[in-house]
Amino acid sequence: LCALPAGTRALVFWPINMASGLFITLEGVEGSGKTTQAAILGDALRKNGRPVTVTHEPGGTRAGETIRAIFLDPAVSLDVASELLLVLADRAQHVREKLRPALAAGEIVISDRYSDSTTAYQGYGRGFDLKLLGELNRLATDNVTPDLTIVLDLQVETGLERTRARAKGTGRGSDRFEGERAEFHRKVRDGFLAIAKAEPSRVVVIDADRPVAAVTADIRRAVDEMLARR
Ligand code: Z5A
Repeated sequence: LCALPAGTRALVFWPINMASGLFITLEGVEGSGKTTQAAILGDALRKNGRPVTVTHEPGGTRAGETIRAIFLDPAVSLDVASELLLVLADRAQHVREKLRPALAAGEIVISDRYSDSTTAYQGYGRGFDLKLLGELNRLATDNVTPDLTIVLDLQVETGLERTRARAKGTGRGSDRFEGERAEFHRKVRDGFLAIAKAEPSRVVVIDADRPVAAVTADIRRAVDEMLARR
């Protein structure tokens, strides 16, 4: 840095999405409505004339979808460290191949799950050391951090009932996490609430145990407030 011309320092440390696009993440326990709300929010923002990318983790890239298949397959045995490193590999690719280019192009990027899911599931849920997990997460995200994170909060039993009802309708089998005990999902929920408490300026918690339209209205308010601040 010392060898760089005067004035370059500010550019080097300028976070990518502050200089260009907007990054919104949706987080929460299973069945909390993230996918439903990500699609609704994306459509609403597009109607306002903003370029929008709606994406998800794990997945979101070709490599990521391959990782996702292993990550979620209950027949594949995974150690906690392997589970963590797999989802971080997915994120590293997602950031570099999709998120960063879209943000650099000035888009609004909405991701259905991101780094807080790793803290909640592998940290609070599985018990992986939170400090080391934070460092590894930083490696994967490469400083691409959300401008706004919405945690859709509801009792884990309600979320699991929703996904079981959906599974019955579609014939879809349980994945690695759907097969976990309610106690695991409660730890994950507590994790999301702890993250929100620690970072109130980034994370907004919304009661997801209400009709879709009521949840949508609260998300829209949070997004509009964030846009007004910028
Ligand atoms: N995971 C991890 O461990 N670590 C990580 O770092 C990351 C992920 C990134 C991904 O599974 C799993 O990976 C996830 C955590 C782990 N597993 N768990 N648990 P996924 O992508 O397959 O699934 P998910 O992210 O958990 O999403 P989901 O089960 O599809 O739920 P959702 O997206 O939150 O909800 P939805 O799909 O919008 O809605 C679920 C059902 O409820 C559906 O039938 C809707 O029509 C219905 N719904 C939605 N909103 C409502 C309301 N308001 N009322 C009533 N019914 C509703």
